[in-house]
Amino acid sequence: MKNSLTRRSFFKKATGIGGGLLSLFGLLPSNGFGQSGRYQPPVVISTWDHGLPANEAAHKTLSGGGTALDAVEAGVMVPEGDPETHSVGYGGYPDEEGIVTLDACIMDWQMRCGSVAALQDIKHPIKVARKVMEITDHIMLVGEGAKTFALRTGFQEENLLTDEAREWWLNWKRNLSNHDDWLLPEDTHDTIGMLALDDQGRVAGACTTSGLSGKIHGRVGDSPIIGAGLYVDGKIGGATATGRGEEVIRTSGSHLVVENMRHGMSPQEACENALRRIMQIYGDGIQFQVAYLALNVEGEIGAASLQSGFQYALYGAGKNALYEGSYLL
Ligand code: SD4
Repeated sequence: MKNSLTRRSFFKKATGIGGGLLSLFGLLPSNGFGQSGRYQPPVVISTWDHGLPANEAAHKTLSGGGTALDAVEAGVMVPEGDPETHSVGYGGYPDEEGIVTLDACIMDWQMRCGSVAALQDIKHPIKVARKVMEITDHIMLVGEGAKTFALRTGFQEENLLTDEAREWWLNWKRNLSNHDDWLLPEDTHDTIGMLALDDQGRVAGACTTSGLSGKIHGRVGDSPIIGAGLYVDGKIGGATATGRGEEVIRTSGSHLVVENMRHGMSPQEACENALRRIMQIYGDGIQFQVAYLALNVEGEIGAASLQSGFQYALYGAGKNALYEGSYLL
């Protein structure tokens, strides 16, 4: 399978440490390669540094009596609404045509799920995904149909392309050459995936993104696909993914992580095993990032990525802090 950098620059958030604690005050002993932490509920875990304010919102919802489902929705709405976050919601970098298209899904402990893909002009796709889950007997709506559904159910149409994101797009277009191909759009792997376990032992998850910047118009990644970007089983736990969505879809990543836990792996082992599935496809020389987070119903967490630099935010034991997951390459 072709895996070379032939088009746009590879973006990698190296932090220079080998997996572990990023905050001096954090509690997580996840300095990589098989260790995991276990926390009394409520627990909230989410991808990347924008997970910190997102976790705060989720935890506040739980403290106010909200369920794990309410918490993950409220949590991921924070980066969705933040124009400074260029990989999720409003302010997200656009596709090749300069259009912001959003993917999101949500799932709870009762196997209820909802999803939207390639949604335009609606700021909070996660709320639309929850609506799909709650008021229809469908799971996934896409494109124009998803937007029509959103407008009919009370969402407002809004321009999601900020001046900053447009500037990025113009600059990116300027730098494309005739020799570029379609293999690798810019790898801006900052989707937010969030998992929460409430104090009644209920687990839920949400995943939302503007996808790979500069993607072909119409491209859908893993994030809105139940079983790929997110999966939850109320008896086992949940998993969510970030990074190159094509590889997550190819391996049914989040479902694989949850099934691994069902068969006895710890969340950490389950994440690492799912990443190895990708490594088996490519052999040496992987130049993209994929990362998984997992949380089981016991409050144990796992976090692992292919490359270094994967950060996640954990709200556990009363603290919200940023960590780096273990990495395999
Ligand atoms: C996708 N997984 O659309 C997303 C991209 C991303 O962090 O940024 N993930 O493939």
